[in-house]
Amino acid sequence: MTLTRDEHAAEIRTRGYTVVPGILDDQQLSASRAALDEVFTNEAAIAPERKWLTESYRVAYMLPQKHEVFRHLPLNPRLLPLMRSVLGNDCVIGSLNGLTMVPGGTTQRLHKDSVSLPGQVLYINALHALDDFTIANGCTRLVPGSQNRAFRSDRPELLNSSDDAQLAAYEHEAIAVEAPAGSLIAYDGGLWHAGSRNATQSPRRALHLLFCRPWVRPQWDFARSLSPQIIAGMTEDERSIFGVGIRQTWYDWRTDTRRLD
Ligand SMILES: O=C(O)CCC(=O)C(=O)O
Repeated sequence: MTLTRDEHAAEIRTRGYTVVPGILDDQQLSASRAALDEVFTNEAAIAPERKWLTESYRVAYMLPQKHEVFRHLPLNPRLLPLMRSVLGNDCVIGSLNGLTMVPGGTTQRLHKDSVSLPGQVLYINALHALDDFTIANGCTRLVPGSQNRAFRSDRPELLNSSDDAQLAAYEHEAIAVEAPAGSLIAYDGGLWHAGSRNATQSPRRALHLLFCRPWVRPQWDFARSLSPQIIAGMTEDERSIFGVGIRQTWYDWRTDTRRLD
């Protein structure tokens, strides 16, 4: 059954996640895979010492600095209107990382990516599956509807137990989200989720595009994280979605003037 954009948005607001098949077309999918593989290869030597390679996953940060493909992706017309309908037209990208669950690796602990505020979606992780997501290769698992739970206080029966016990209880509620390559798995940043054990010998690659409202803290300050050369080559729309143009008024103590630069 195909859902409308409004129905996908409603799923994010209520159960905390939605799945949209075909968010990437074939050309975008192969370009994204090739670009991420290139970054992983370039960073192979430094990944272990930076802890970008763990027993569970391999990650690459700040992808828009590292490949042109990733500067265009947030503007995908199949994606952006959905993000805007939940987070507002002025939403921005808070981070854009690539991740693969390591073949034969371990599972990842359930966690949240961000704080949450009951009744408000502040962050959405727009995970793009670059390979088929299956139980065997460690698809994302998540706890539907858990985005507004306050850890250790929402389940009175667990209040006196350890965090591990509470996480174990959450594990029982977690569902595995299987989806074909090219799908969007969009979840509230406050939803409990994790990558699972990849029991195959092949990578399970994903892009994590974290969108957020412009008035919450992004994970990265793109204006400082992208080089001046990259910023100069970006279109206005790209600069805007990465929040590069967002300025903060400041008070110049030297001249006692208001500044916006
Ligand atoms: O790629 C996934 O399945 C989720 C990974 C994740 O949650 C993370 O690395 O924070």
